[in-house]
Amino acid sequence: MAYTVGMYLAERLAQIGLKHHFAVAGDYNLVLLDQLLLNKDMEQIYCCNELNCGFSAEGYARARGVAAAVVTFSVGAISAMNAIGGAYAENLPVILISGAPNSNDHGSGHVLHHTIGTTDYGYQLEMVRHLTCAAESIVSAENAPAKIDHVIRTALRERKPAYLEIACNVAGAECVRPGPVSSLLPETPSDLTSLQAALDASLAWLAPRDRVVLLVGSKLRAADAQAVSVELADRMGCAVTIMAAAKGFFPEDHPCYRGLYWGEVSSPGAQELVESADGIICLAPVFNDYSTVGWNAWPKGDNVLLAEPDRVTVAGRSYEGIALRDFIKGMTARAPSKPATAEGTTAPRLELAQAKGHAPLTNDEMTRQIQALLTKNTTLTAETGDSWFNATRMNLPGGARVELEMQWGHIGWSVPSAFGNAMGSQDRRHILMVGDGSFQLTAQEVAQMIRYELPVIIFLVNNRGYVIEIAIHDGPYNYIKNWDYAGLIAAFNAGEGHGLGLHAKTGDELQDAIEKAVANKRGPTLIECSIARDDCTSELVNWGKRVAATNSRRPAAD
Ligand code: TPU
Repeated sequence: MAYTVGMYLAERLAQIGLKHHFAVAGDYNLVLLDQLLLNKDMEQIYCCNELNCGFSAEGYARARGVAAAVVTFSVGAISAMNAIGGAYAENLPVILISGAPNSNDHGSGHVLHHTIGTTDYGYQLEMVRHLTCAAESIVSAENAPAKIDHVIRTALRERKPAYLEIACNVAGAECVRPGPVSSLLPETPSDLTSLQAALDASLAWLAPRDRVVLLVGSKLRAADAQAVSVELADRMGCAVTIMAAAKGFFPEDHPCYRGLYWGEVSSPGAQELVESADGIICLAPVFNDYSTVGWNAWPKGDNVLLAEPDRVTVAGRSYEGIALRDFIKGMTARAPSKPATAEGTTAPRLELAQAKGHAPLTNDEMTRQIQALLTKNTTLTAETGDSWFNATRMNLPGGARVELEMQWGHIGWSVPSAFGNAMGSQDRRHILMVGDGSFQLTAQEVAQMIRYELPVIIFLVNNRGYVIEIAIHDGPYNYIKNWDYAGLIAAFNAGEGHGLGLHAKTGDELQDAIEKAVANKRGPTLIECSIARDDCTSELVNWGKRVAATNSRRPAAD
């Protein structure tokens, strides 16, 4: 059988480890989808819409390191771009593949459907360039292999999304077969001169300091530096704190772990520890308005060593071209070895008292019960809103993972992302915490969890509104139409699925619902947890006040 452009792409995607790709059909991508289906190492997974398709792939990339989403031109791809922006912000290599006009129509002056009605079909490529690290349009089979390989290689190297569009008549055109994949998976070597200089400077900076803290940031996973950072902590024996978006990126059962640093909404003791340290080693942090609590918790100055994915800044100098892993390994080899945590504090533990079983359900009781479900095999996806604060205050067993989207912060992200993550790591228990407001954006993707029989346990927090926005700035726009969320599941099952929808208004009802959810292995269980609107974490309220103050700064005078 002749090999085609679509088959080339499919083989490359399978070679880089994809067992699935996500898709929504449209006439510009139908031939491409047929070609992808011919590859038996990969399954095609369908989504309800292209935004969800992009976020499903984003979640899959969280589980497996890379993912692909296939959509149709403009009406599909422009919706997917929002999720691609999210993948860029969150450092996830998602390859967006769009069907495109027939190669004969480019430059022909023809007006085509699904376009903005002009005759230049380059606008989609121009738009997506801003959201990807590589973007290519394929209008001939001859240069398809080079363009496909360039896009995949760049996405994997940069840990960012990339884009391919394939003219609908070229997807099935004859093409060569791919060779071995090794050239697409380059190890980026550090510049050794720069690395040695950075290590010398860092060790000199470290020598006089005796209250050093490691601060773990959210780019650590993309930098493939999680395991080596544990070895560094073992060696240095110093306290380790994490940033909120890096929840789960350092094992909380490690003897050096000292909790979450998030300015005044830190876990107990962590703010004092970090702010009184004489050395803060920041590993792959993202300091933005949210993570610094409105620019109030931003470690800076001579006491800070900033180790980013490709550069180190210490003692007034910046050293470029250094892979974070190599820097951390070098520090582990050369830093003085000390016993774990001489500073005498212990890791904070969230201990919530069990509420009376018949009492109305509270946020704390819900959090207590969800925390009790976590094991080393759990992936907990937590949506924007108080779910952020509930997830980040929980104690995690070693091995448990938390997924947050704190840089992009698109409400509704979590439902398709948890779907994609569950598809990509079916050996793990998947738990999703999502507020009612967020759920309303992407609710229909629960139907795909039913279709593919993924036993995701969804805690739908029904507090009748956008409580995080109420904390930041209140107004009539923060109050939403109530839905029968648990009741949706019967509609999605449509008599042929195993989804379960349950209500919990008390602690006892929640306990009972969780037992049913754990027993339901052939589909998702959505537990609608009703709590009072003003029942939220104090962290949300305090953080919200700070962010509101930052947002409402007056314009600077000329
Ligand atoms: O816990 P809670 O009640 O705050 O969660 P819920 O109900 O999911 O409310 C989230 C409210 C919210 C909004 C409306 N959080 N951020 N936003 C702003 C926003 C609007 N549109 C998108 C796509 N993303 C956003 N973050």
